[in-house]
Amino acid sequence: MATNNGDLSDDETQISKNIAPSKGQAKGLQKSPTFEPASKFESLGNNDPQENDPQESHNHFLNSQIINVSEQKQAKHQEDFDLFQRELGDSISQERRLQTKQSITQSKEHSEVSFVGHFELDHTDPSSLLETSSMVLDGSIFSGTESISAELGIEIFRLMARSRALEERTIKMSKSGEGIFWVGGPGEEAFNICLGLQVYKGQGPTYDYLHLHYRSAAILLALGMPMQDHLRQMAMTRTDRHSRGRNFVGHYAIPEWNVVPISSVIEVQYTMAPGTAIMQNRFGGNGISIVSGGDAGTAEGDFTSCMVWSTRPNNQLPVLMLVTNNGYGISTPAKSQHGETNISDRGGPFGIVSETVNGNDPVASWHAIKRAMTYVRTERKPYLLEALVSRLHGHSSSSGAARVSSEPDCLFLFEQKLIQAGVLDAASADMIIHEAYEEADRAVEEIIHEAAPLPEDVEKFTYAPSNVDFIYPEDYTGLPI
Ligand SMILES: Cc1ncc(C[n+]2csc(CCOP(=O)(O)OP(=O)(O)O)c2C)c(N)n1
Repeated sequence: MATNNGDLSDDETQISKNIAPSKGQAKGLQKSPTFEPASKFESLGNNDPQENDPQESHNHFLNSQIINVSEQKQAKHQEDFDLFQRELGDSISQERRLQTKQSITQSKEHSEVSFVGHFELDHTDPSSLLETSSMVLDGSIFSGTESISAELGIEIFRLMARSRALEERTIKMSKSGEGIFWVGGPGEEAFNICLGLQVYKGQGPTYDYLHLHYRSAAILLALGMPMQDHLRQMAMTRTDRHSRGRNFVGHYAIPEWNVVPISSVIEVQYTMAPGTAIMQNRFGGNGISIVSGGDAGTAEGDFTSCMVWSTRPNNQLPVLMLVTNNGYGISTPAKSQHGETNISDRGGPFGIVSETVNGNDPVASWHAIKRAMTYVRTERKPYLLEALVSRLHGHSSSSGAARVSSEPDCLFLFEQKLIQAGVLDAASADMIIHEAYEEADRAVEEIIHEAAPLPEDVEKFTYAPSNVDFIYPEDYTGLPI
């Protein structure tokens, strides 16, 4: 991942590196002649090759090679994936555990209220680690019958606070002239943090692909993106790793984490997700394609295309379709446009398992996402999850981005829940929030004077290098040769 220290030459090198296929990808590309024709895959296991037909026996040979490679890969993937699941069961990585423990220790020092809950997990028992998120611990946080551990709850709260602080600092930039246009996701933190924490993160088909929209800062923060990477795009600096200062804020592109470039054109991501999912099915493993967008966008044909492509008989795809329903498309209320009760009801006619969850509730969201992901990973079929979320600062800076007081605030609600559960006291919660706002301020100071884009950069790095474009081989600009 780019260090983003503001050193342009390093950054340039990094961008070139990002464009070059990774080892794993390069291998995939080399195999593309055998991977491409879908018919070969569709025929796998169905028919014996016609012995007298040289084309058929050649196909059979290729298929057997694919199966061998695929089995070996699958074993390796399973190993990697099991490791990931153990880490997830642990709720958070070692580094995060440390940070959370520091927060807890500082909070303890800060106030007399002690924390309830068992923070040490039995690392010798993988099954207990796998089930950590649903273990019922003293002092755990409940929503109905579902619960998460105190440790995970505090981690989610801390990330939600960081995301809110980042969004609000970014809105300030749009008003102070440090940036121009703001769009983002304050009000979606509860759902998006829970999503980001459960993504199987990495590069290539083994891992999850993310086809996101422009309100995804919380997902990226939960994945580990530094605040600076978001702010450079807002400030349109040349050091912006996503677009070199040439796109709106929140339009991320991170090859190392399979974050597909985010488009301002709404809903196109829903037609792209089946593409990566087809490739993941052919490749094998547990990776899934996650796609998210707003409620209004579901009126576009792309949303239906995604459902059609993900449910073809014998060709179902591991696509996790997410809709964050904030109740509006810019200024048009969803209620005036949707005849169906829930957007998730749209999955029914396609046989897609669907659910609507309160996206302002991290406990419910954590479990709904976990259910959905487990289903898509294991069944290799689509799932439609709709999250009801708030829009706390309107559509974008174009509508003023003022705080809307009538919308429920997931950060405030979760803070209250943690306090009531005896997991956190008010002073400790304040401290976590205060630290988040300080971090956002420091990050802006760090990046704000970095270089602006140059006119000669405008066409650079528009396309990834490709060895498959025989028609327009010269069509790429600024590529490292
Ligand atoms: C294809 C297309 N049509 C129209 C627009 C203009 N537009 C930008 S955002 C938006 C509203 C999207 O609403 P929704 O899908 O509910 O997502 P939200 O912004 O509320 O998260 C529209 C219509 C666009 N960007 N792309």
